[in-house]
This record gives sequence, structure tokens and C-alpha cells, in this order.
Amino acid sequence: MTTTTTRPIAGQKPGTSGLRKKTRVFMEPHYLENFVQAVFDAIGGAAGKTFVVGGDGRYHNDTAAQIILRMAAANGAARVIVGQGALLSTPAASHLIRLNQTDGGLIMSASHNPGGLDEDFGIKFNGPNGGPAPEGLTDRIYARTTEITQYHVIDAPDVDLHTIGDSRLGDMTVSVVDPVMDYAALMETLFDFPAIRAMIADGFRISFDAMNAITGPYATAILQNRLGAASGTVVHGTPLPDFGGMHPDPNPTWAHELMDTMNGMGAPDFGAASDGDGDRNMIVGPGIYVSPSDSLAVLAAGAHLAPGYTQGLAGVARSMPTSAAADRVAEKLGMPCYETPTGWKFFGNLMDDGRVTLCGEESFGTGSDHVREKDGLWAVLMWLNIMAVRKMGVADIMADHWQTYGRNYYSRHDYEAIETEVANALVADLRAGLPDLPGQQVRGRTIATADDYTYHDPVDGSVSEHQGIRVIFDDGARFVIRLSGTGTSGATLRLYLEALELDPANFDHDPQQALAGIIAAAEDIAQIRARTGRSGPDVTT
Ligand code: VG1
Ligand code: CO
Repeated sequence: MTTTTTRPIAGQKPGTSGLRKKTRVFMEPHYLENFVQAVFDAIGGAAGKTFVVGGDGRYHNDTAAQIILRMAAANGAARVIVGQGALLSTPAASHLIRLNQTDGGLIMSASHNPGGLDEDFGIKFNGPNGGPAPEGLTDRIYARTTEITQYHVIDAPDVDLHTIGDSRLGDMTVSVVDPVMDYAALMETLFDFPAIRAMIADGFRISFDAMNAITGPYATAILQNRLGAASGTVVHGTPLPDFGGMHPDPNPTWAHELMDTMNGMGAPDFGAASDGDGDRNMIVGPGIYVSPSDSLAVLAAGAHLAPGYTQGLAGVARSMPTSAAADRVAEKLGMPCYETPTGWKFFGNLMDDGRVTLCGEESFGTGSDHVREKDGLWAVLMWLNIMAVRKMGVADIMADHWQTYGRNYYSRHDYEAIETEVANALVADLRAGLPDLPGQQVRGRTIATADDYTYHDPVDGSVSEHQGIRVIFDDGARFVIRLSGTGTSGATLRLYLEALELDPANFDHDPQQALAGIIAAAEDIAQIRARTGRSGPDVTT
């Protein structure tokens, strides 16, 4: 074993989902090593422990995996389970952590951020429950990076990660496993594969855009090989180190090829896309895009139709900026609904404690307690299962849902790469003005409450402050503003907009039109366009 002397490197604070930086930053001497050692130190050492390691295949994935393995061996780990080729989708990694009762895992990914030498890389630690490290642990990891003086690594040649089976690295066992098999088997226990297979055999057509990222092999194995969808169903199905130049973020802007397919002549019956690491999903029907907040509500209302959920749901949880569409379902079905800050790590306690079965975020993330991450393909299969049982298409399911529950019009406006000082000042001024807002009239609406969201975890009592500024009007409409914690350059400001519509005559409007009043009110109050000099958002979902 070699112990290498090092010095703290500034800025290794994990954000919403792990540490994300430019790939070249991760390639600087000691950068990855310092962070990995800080993780091992923060969890009380790696000695005798078992971990899962894998990533989304982006540039630097292989090299980083070899470094992590040599460091795990040097820190005394007993065994590391690695996806073949160092590949694992985030939900599949979460599953392997749980299935093998390991001590956690290191996932190499910057998720929906572009990949490549000049783009982004990232790493995060998930605990023994398979979920992202909670805030207390990420704080300890960060604290460790600020005081680190040495790390451990063995001197050994690269491990063969292409051959499935066990090998030794120093005193540690390296088990290379098929990245797809266990995950696909889990999906088969949750969903009615025969019903979906019959629907597809009947002529139901699907287009799944894997965006040259990790879900390609998973979607091909499940949709095409197990469920019988035609070859060509999975588009951009080979994971590439730079995602073929695509920005693997499944939204109408970045998955525009899928949108063109679904809005064009002869569109298939169902379209979906996933992100870099496979935990996000976008659902589209012919000529209809499903807002992620609505998707969560549809799944909450229909989950009992899938074999894994026939007993019903313990409850649902959504991130605070996600629309209240799921709340309306929960109320009607008489189950609890929880609100948490943005980021999947906040759902872990609720699932571990058996309070919720389904969770979701407006950022194209939905999942259940089958793992402790959001899960893109899982959501796709749940939609397919519901459609196969109800024998309805996407548009009909949405129309029926709004008839039953009302429509929570929703949109998110992202202002990307704005100057950090401008963004911080905007949020600071907004925060300072919050006490004066209640009672004010803006664009024909009266402000009911305005605050900076604080979360009190009902399970462990932990408190998370400054999780987003929300301004709520007396008719229930609202907007939320927060700064992204996953970007790697400048600041991204997210404006979340919502208004409830209960009149069936108004269920078919364009969300931007339906939300025009709230959009204008948000600009009056926060002055985003005025202060950033932008004429509008870069991405609208
Ligand atoms: C974004 C989303 C958040 C999501 C996070 C990680 O965070 O808003 O809902 O959990 O990305 O998703 P932020 O801080 O940029 O708003 V992923 O698929 O990038 O791991
Ligand atoms: Co992701």
C-alpha cells in the first residue's frame, strides 16, 4: 500500500446530487483521490466493507473506476462489485447495493450534464439503503476534504473489468457483474410483463431515446428483448463517452429528436427518454407531452394496477417545487403526501420508514421504494403497465386524470449560466423582501404567504434551511425560485410556476398561456429578466 501526502482542494462540496465538476478538474492530480478518501474517512473507514462501483460511461469513467478500486483495496475493503465495463445506471447501482446488502456504493456520473473531456464528470456516495448520502453525511465528507492530509492507494495494474467474474486486487475481491441482469429481473417482479408484451404484440409502438447514455443496454434488454418491441424502438442506444455530443437531459429542448418523432406524422403510441445516468424519464404521447408533475400524479393514481403495487401505496412524496397534482390524488385515495426539498436524498428516510412508496420531482424524476433512487425505465414500465391494463393512450389517460382531479398547470423556466453575483443578489433581495409580500396585490392576485422553505425531516428530525423561495397566492397559484445545485459553470436560476384549474372547459390550454399571469407576477416581484438582461428562459419544461 502507498500512502500519498496531499493537501485539501477547495470546492469539494457535494451539491444536490454528489460532487460535479468539469472533467478536467477531476483529472487534476489528487482531485478524485482526495474526495474518495474523504468519503471512506467520513463513513468510518472502508476496512472489511463491501461496495458497489459503476458509472454512466462518460469520459473518464474507466480511469476513475480503476482509481476507486485501488483506493478501496488500500483502505482495506473486502469486496467491490463492479458493473461490467464499469457501467451501471444509477437505479441499477442502487439495486445492487441493496440486493447484496453492501455498505454502499460510489456512482460515477454527472447525470443530465453533458459528458466529455471539456464537459462534466461527477461522483457520489450512496449508503447501505441504496440511497444518496443524506445531508449530514455529505457535510461530513465535505468537512473531511477541507482537512485531508493523505490518501491510500495500492500500486497495481488495472483490473480487467470486461470479463464477468471474480478476481483479486491486493487483498480485495473484485466481482464484475452484468450491469443489466439483476435490474431487469427486479423490473419483471414489479410489472405485468405478459400484459405489456401482449399490448406490444397487438401493434403498440414505442420510441425510447437513450440519448447515447447508460439506459441504452437496459432499454434494449427490457423493451426489445424481453417485451418484444421492434428493433429500432431504442434510439441512440449505445453509451458513448461524450454521449455523441447530445445533452442527455430528457426534456423537450434537449430530447428534441424524440419530440419531433412524437409530433410528426405516423408517431408511435408512446415515447420516452432518459438521462445520462438513467434515473430521469420524460413521457410523451402522439402530440402530447406529459409534465413530470402530472406523470407522478398519474402513477400515484394507477400504481395499484401493477403487480408490485397491488396492495396500494403507503403514501407519496414530492419535492417542494413539484406541482400539487400528486397531493390531489393522495387526498382522494386517502393516503399521506409529503413535501421535501429538491434532491432525491430527502426521500430516503420516508421510504426507509415505510411512510411512502412513490416519490417524484418535477425535474423528470419518479421512482418507488424498489430502490432508493429515481428510476427512468421503471417509470416507463409503470406507464406501459397502466396503459396495457386500462387500454388507453397517453392523451386519454391525461384527459381522464384532469377530469377526475383537476389540472395543475405547471411549468419550469430555467435561466442558465447567469453571473453568480447577479443570481445571488437576486435571491438575497427577494429573501429580504419576503416579510412585506403577504397581502400585496400583484396582477390581479393577492399574495397569501411568502417564505424561504425550511424542511423538518419527520423521521430523524433534521432541519434543512434555504431550500427555495416560494410565493403563494390566495387562489393556490404559486411560484418558486431557487438556484441549481448541479451545474458546473455560473449559476442556473430555476423559476417554477403553478396554477390550479378546476373548470373542465379550461383543461386544454397551453400551459404558458394558462400561467401567463403567474409568469408576469413572478417577473414583477423577482425581476429575473430585468436583472439578468435575458429576454426569456433558456429551457422551458
Ligand atoms: C436538479 C433537479 C433535482 C434533481 C437533481 C439531480 O437539481 O432540479 O430535482 O434531483 O437535479 O438529478 P438542481 O439543484 O440542479 O435543481 V440528476 O438526474 O442530475 O442526478
Ligand atoms: Co440523472
